[in-house]
Amino acid sequence: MDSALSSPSTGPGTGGMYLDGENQTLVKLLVAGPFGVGKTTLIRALSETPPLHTEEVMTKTGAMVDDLAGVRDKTTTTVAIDFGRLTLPGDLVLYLFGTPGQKRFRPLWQDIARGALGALVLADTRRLADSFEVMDIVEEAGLRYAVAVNTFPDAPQYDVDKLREALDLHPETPLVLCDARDRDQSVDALIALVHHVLDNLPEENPNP
Ligand SMILES: Nc1nc2c(ncn2[C@@H]2O[C@H](COP(=O)(O)OP(=O)(O)OP(=O)(O)O)[C@@H](O)[C@H]2O)c(=O)[nH]1
Ligand SMILES: [Mg+2]
Repeated sequence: MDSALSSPSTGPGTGGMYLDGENQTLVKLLVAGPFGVGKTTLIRALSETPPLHTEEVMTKTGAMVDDLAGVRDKTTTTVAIDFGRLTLPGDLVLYLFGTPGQKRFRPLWQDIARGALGALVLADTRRLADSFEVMDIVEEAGLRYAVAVNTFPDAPQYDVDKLREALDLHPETPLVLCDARDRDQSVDALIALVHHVLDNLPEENPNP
């Protein structure tokens, strides 16, 4: 892995970095995944600006549509988007948009995906199949993606090969394990995605 991307230059509360607009490369990425998989947690863990959240307390009515299996202690859900920012060495500024996982938010995707270069799809080994639909939507949107398995302590653990097989991943698609609450692990997951995206950028037409 390119050492220039091995660690972020700033952390939360360190004052952050400000856009001078000159030398920075801005990259829009999505953090996607099913209900309660840890999207908000991951963006909160690594954003260098106070992350924007649109979190709402879940109601009994919502419990009829949001499947609480495996996420029993959850009391809030993201109703629109999460937003955070992370600057990597090399003046690469990542703009992170957490996208709602519930099927009923699918119509939002066209807008959220506009201008995005890739997506980090979160998965939970207790509910791997829930990530399939998200991977489908991401592929439909024409985005490259990496999968980050959020390692909840009470979830079964599998080795990476087994997980790749279960998720039916393309050999080039990165798969990483991370605890979404851990900043370093979450940053590493995003770096894997950034490498994948940058390594596969369409070649510029030399004779436009
Ligand atoms: N133990 C553990 N708990 C986690 C981890 N990641 C998230 N959680 C908890 O799991 C719950 C769900 O996390 P969220 O970040 O709200 O999930 P989300 O994907 O944003 O959920 P929605 O926006 O409702 O789709 C929260 O109570 C988190 O504290 C993890 O890695 N380990
Ligand atoms: Mg959320």
